[in-house]
Amino acid sequence: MFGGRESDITEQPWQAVINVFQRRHKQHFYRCGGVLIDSCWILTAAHCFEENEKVENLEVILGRTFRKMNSSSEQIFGVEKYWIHKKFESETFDNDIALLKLKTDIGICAINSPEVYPVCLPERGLVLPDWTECEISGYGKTTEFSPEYSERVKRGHVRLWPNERCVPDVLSGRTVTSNMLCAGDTRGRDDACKGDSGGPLVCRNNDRMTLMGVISWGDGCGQKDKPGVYTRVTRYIDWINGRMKANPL
Ligand code: 4AZ
Repeated sequence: MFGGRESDITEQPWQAVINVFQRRHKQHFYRCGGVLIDSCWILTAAHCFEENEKVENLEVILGRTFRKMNSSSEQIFGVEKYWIHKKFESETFDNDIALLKLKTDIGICAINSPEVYPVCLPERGLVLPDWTECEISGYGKTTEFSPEYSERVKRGHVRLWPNERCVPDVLSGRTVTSNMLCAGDTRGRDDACKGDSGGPLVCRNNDRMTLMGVISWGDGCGQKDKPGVYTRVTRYIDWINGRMKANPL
């Protein structure tokens, strides 16, 4: 994350780390953020996965403030199955959303704690006012060209941009679709950056922290008057619930 501040996982207990095992190096490497939406379900970005990504190589870690440091609060899972949205477009990042089902022997996966807790999904029709203040979080890079991802989870504040201003003009001409939403810091300080992808944009709604966006893309990080672009979660409520209901526990 560009800007923001170092945080504690209890401030965003739905934040997940998604790692991928690399056979060549015999170890896991950090790939993306993710969001816990139910005991056994993680939402993330479709572009986090390579073609033919093997499910056996995926690892999800919940409850860690420090990305690579073991913690007594962590919960680590393998992935049973994952779904990349069939209409994901790798050119434009339209429909940049994926669902992961965590592996379990006992029917429940993540156990709620101060460090591990699912975020609420919005209702299908929820539209929040322009410039609503929301939060983003992740272990992504501090600047676009940092060599390393952040060691510690960070949290930042961004506001929801009006749709009329979420257009190619402000994003170096790149396509923006109605499945995306823009959010940025009006002070020009906080923004998602490389490696934050797949992580949450959450906004308070009726006193619940509600997942409005999945971190997706942007033109660099923290550039003046350029918003970050997020997958618009309200467009995928039926897609998410359909998959969860068809694949119980
Ligand atoms: C990325 O590459 C990325 N400033 C994610 C978000 C933003 C930029 C880049 C938004 O994952």
